[in-house]
Amino acid sequence: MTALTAPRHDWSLKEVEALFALPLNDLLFKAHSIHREHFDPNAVQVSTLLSIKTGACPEDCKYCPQSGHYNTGLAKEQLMEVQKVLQQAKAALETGASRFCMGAAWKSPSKKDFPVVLEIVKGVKSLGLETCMTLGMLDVDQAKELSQAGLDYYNHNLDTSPEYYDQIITTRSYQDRLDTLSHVREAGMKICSGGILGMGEEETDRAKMLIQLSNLAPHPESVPINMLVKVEGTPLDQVEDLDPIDFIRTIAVARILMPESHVRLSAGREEMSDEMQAMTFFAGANSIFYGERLLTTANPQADKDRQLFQRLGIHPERRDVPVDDATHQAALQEAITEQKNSKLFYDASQASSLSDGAERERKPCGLVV
Ligand code: SAM
Ligand code: DTB
Ligand code: SF4
Repeated sequence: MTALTAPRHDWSLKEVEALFALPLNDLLFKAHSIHREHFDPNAVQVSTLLSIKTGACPEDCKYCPQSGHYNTGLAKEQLMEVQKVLQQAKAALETGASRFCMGAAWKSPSKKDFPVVLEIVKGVKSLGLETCMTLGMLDVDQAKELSQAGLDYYNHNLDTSPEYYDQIITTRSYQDRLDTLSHVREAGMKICSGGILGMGEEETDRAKMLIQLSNLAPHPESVPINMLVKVEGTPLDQVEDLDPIDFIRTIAVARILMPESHVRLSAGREEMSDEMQAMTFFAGANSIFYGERLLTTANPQADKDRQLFQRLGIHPERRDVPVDDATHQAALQEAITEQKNSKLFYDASQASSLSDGAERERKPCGLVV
């Protein structure tokens, strides 16, 4: 048996630029071969995303509809109540999501809100879902408390290269981000960290960002690669479209650099054709956000994703939690019953805060096979 491609933490810029420069077929072949060594090539991990605190963020990230520095017409919402979050988590459970990711538009969690956040983590965890949060910067103590409450993953993106970073964000530094990631590791949680493509950066910035991520030892378990969702009112609203082939190349290079990580095809799928998504799965993407909303912007209709999975012969990756776990089964049953009994299960106020104005019925729609 041949040895598995081992993770490395010493990629040079020259090596990574050479990967980007390969003919596409050679790059895809290399990435897909590595992908098959480590993963079932037809399994895709499925996460569901919920914004638990929306808008009015003090940071100035130029891509973000939730920054208080720009007028995007987004309806602001305070931190959700624990029970409301748990309702949504149960709905996610029924659709077959294995991980429930919660995002808050904060610079960092406040003393007042933090106990509520910990309650949310405990509640979601007790349903048998993997838990993930993205709340901005964390100090060591906050990271430890989250970990003790049962948080599995913390999402904090590097977003771009250190060199391009200042063009995008001025209110927190690259080093702040690296510090948060190191606190997350120290607390024993898994890291979810990636970036955004299509913000006007050069290919070399994409290479440098991937090198930064692959310098983390161990590699982030989850690497979300977002394609910029252009939101009116943000400074990046008019930036030039990214060539889809460049997006696919970046996914392939991420797969080669971080062979054991889940690479998530993250924001931007609404703008991608089925064929483009199929190519990203071949290139090594093996995780998506499922459900018709990301945090504040639209994601593909659940039905559309179900059809895509069927057409491609892809199945959702199994949950890590034991399927015969009594609490999990009870929560699942309860979620199914609630869903059947209530058309209003999804909070209508949330649907109306979609920043693209799309008001969709958020019906449960399982990927469970
Ligand atoms: N406030 C927290 C933070 O930034 O750490 C958590 C929420 S923030 C919205 C999570 C990530 O979403 C950002 O780091 C960024 O990578 C991504 N994101 C935000 N707006 C986006 C957009 N318009 N297009 C693509 N990705 C976006
Ligand atoms: C990540 O890298 N992408 C997700 C998740 N982590 C939290 C967020 C995407 C947000 C896209 C814009 C929005 O919906 O507000
Ligand atoms: Fe705030 Fe996060 Fe948006 Fe930046 S990306 S403005 S920190 S919500």
